[in-house]
Amino acid sequence: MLMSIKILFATGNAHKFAEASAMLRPHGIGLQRLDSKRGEIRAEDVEQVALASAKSLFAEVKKPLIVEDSGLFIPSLNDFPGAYSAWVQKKLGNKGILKLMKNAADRSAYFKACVAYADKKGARTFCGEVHGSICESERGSAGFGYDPIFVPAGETQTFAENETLKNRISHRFNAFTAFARWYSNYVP
Ligand code: ITT
Repeated sequence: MLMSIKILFATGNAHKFAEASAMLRPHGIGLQRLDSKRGEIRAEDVEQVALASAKSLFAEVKKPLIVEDSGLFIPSLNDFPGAYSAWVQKKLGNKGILKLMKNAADRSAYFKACVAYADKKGARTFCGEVHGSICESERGSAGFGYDPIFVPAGETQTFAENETLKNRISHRFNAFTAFARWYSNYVP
């Protein structure tokens, strides 16, 4: 497919970039990576973080761009690690989360991703979620981050054991698909 549109995607995470690119390709939207470590604001809401980052980065770059902020939310841990997921993954890792969940009766969890798109006309967000649970031990080697401990609802495999399934139902798929649907009728 001829991809005439190229939008910058500012992310330091190569996995996010690869997943999002594959998700937008069928819509004829191409992404170009801007490997900039953007100054993220500190907030508990991934939508707010994505929106603020996209706006401040657009003021600098002045080209249409996307920022995506995401996280894993565990209700029995008061939605921890949420918007701090990247930091917690680095500090505690999946083993640390499994330890915190040791005696939890409620193992439900969900991923949320918010895509913020900014251009000269302004900025808007598109969010997606996927619900499931935290399993008892790490399983699988595909994907990244919390994939080895997350099992989507109605399934038995973790996201790290079934990448195809992940990319069909993930929070990122839902957010980028909502963006693509809107963008296909948008006149920049
Ligand atoms: P950028 O901010 O540079 O885009 P990042 O990895 O720091 O990259 P976030 O601040 O949005 O991104 O943090 C999201 C974290 O949430 C990510 O690092 C993972 O730990 C976790 N996460 C998000 N999506 C995930 C997914 O699909 N699978 C597993 N973990 C995910």
